[in-house]
Amino acid sequence: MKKLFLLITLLAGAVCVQAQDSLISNIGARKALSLNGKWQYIVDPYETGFYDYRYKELAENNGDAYWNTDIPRNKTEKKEHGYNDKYSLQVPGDWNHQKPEFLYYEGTVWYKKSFDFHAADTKSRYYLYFGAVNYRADVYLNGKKLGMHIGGFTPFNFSVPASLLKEKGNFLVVKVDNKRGADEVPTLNTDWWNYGGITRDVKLVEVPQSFIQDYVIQLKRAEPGKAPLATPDVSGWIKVRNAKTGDPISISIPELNFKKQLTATGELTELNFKLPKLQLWSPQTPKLYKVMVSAAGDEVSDKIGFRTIEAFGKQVLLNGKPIFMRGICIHGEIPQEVRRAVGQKDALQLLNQAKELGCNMVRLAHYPHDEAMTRAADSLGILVWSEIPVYWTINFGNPAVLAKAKAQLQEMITRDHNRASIIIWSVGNETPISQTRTDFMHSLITRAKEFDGTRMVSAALEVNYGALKNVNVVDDPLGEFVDLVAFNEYLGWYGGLPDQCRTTNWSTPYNKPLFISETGAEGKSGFHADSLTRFDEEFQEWYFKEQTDMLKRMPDNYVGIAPWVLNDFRSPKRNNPLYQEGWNRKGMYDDKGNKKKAFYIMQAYYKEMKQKYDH
Ligand code: GCB
Repeated sequence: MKKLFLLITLLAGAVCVQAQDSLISNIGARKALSLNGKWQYIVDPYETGFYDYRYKELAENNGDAYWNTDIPRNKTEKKEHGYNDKYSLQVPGDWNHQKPEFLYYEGTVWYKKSFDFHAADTKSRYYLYFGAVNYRADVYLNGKKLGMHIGGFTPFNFSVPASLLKEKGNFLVVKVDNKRGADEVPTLNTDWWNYGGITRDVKLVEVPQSFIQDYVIQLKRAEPGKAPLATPDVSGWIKVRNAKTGDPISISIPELNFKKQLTATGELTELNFKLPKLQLWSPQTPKLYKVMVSAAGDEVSDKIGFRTIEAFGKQVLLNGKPIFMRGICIHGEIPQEVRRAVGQKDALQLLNQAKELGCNMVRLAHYPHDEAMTRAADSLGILVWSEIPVYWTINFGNPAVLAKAKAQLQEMITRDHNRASIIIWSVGNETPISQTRTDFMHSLITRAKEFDGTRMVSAALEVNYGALKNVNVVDDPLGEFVDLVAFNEYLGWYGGLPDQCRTTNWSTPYNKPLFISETGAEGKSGFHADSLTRFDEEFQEWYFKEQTDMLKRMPDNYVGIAPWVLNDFRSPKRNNPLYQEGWNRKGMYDDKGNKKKAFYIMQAYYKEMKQKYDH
């Protein structure tokens, strides 16, 4: 992927931005040919379609390469690869759930799609867009390589020369490789299933020569601790590919009778203007406005909510008012069908489960979820923590790993920086303390703030257990750099029993809001015994009773909690043959969507918190 960045620093309390050269945001608003549906595939664990017998990458025009046609020119020609309907997979979708033989597969699969294409406008530009491919994608069209992308949960697009597109029988091939690697993000070890494949939408997008690539239209941060003004300020920018200084730009919000006209200052133009009085976005009033952006003859429409968010002293302020986050962690998985979640229906299923628990917030663990998820959170009024998969023991000393993490951070932020629901960018989870780690994470935090100065940045930290008598302290040096001090704790599940909660207190030396980003215990749905029996529902219920009692003694900077986890989820690390069988059983709901006893404990706690905080 191209690594050409434009560094723009915008002024006066506004947004500092590094705009990515190539990613097009708000892709749903674009004219596109969907390439979803049935794709043919070849499983290639030895990567025979990519390397020759000396393990050197095949030349682009080599007929043995799997990106080249599989049709012999005549009967004497030998072809050892071929795409056939007998072997087909649905896109979007992970391969693991589609065929029994793919359940544990990690390696290369070649995907092929043929399509016809009629150019409506000969002056258009084209991009092939992928919502996500796990993990590495090498993309070829009609035998030509368009590019390579690394990172399993973020979107990317490659420019397609119009001259490459044919009216009939375009031959699109994607080599997908989900092998885990020590120097990858995530690394070898995770507590979730490594679903492979083209897991999100694929489309051929058509835009004019000069087009709106990306924009940020967000409320400017108010004065620290203050609500936005009655006529709030917008700050942001718009990036118009091939724009010339002086080209007209306009932003309009029909419902507010608002139209702002500006002129481009080149490809990148700063936006600073006042909006009329409006309804601010919040979980109680998730108001979204239709926003029309036009520039250089191109136009896109978006739905944007306007709000401010900040960590202020010991509190988190939404639109200037303190909030309490009633959260839940969610994996991007539909357990009923044992597959990756994709699209709006799945997003609504997961978010409505969270709503039933009484949540106003979700932590999307441990990687960026489908765009449908953050869009649905915008409409439902659910606050979002969005995270990159810098998980556990990444190879922090390797600059190439840092570059991969930064690329994913940038893609996550670029895709979603207009989503009102997202209030926290998280740069990782449970990373082990060392100077090298802290430098790595600090550099991600700095980068996140450069990309987006309007949201909080955090990471799920670990705890210094027993640092003081009966007090566990969150004193990870990263606490200095995050806006929200968030920590994961499993008191009574990993080590000891839940009654430890009765004598445990929590603190942090940082004068910042404190958030519990995980806590949980396993409980196998339908397994009933007494509360001392591990893996039964009663143990999990007891765990949450003790935890919620303990929460009454949290320090005054406690601003919320996101227990681990909404649903039971697949994990190859969970091998108890009676209770787990490849599932992490810490869900509030089981893998069929049934509520466990612990669900009702958290639900009651959230009811109480909702009344207490009156939101
Ligand atoms: C954690 C991790 C999460 C695991 C969970 C567990 O601390 O952040 O990814 O799945 O604990 O169940 O152990």
